[in-house]
Amino acid sequence: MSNVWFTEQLHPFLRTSLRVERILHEERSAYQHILVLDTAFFGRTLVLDGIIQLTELDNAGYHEMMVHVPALTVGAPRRALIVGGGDGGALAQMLRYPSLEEVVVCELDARVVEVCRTYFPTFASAWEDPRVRLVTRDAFAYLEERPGTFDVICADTTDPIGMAERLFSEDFLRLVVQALAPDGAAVTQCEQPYFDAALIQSLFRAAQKLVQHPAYYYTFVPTYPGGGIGFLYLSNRPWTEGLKRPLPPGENTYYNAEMHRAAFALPAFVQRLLQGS
Ligand code: SPD
Repeated sequence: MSNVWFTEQLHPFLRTSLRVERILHEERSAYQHILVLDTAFFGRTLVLDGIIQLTELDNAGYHEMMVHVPALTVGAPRRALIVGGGDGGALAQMLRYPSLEEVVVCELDARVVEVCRTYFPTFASAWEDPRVRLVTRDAFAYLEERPGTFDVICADTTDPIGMAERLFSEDFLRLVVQALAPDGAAVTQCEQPYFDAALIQSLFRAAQKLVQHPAYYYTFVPTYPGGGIGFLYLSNRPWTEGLKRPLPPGENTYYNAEMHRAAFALPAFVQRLLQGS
């Protein structure tokens, strides 16, 4: 076994290391450093600007929970938007809904799409689906032009660093909500309660002004700092509506109705954080 390690340090007080078998790809695109690794146990791993985005082993906890919670709330979504998500993981889950007529992926960095199509074969076929449209544009401008358009929106973003920082703002949430169809549901990547309490509180406060049923939920992803990540749910329909619906065709690795319900059960300190919003 190799003794080469990749180490991520997103927060100043915690590091995550994966044992590297091979570097498969490395480049600097116009926007960021892109690295694809073969890692022991976790398999192929995408790293952007030094931060782990997904591994083959544990990405289902992220992608299935990001997509199925809002999509099942809507039931039979026809139009969906993924902001970011150039790796194709969320896209592959979204395409499982037979009702879908169009999925737009608004990803600024076309190189992420091209690299992931090469190195993540499980997601690559998603891009061949005729319902998919890739838009390589800034999400703010794209959302502004599309009020009331999408049944489901997933903001599958990197962390709030550099160019992604403004995707964690009230302005961005407002644009997302404006782009939703009246009965639609959106989810945004919303970080880790231990490390990002102030950010989560301020985004939840903003969400309360924008929709009737904002909520925060959490999923396990061992290779993310703290072992998991949260999502902000934005809709005028409560998330519980999704529990009543049949699952789309295909096999889940992580999602089931029990995990859907359990994900919204929050520790006392997180409840206080949100109630203080
Ligand atoms: N700290 C890592 C957060 C990564 C969130 N984005 C993941 C993108 C996977 N499609």
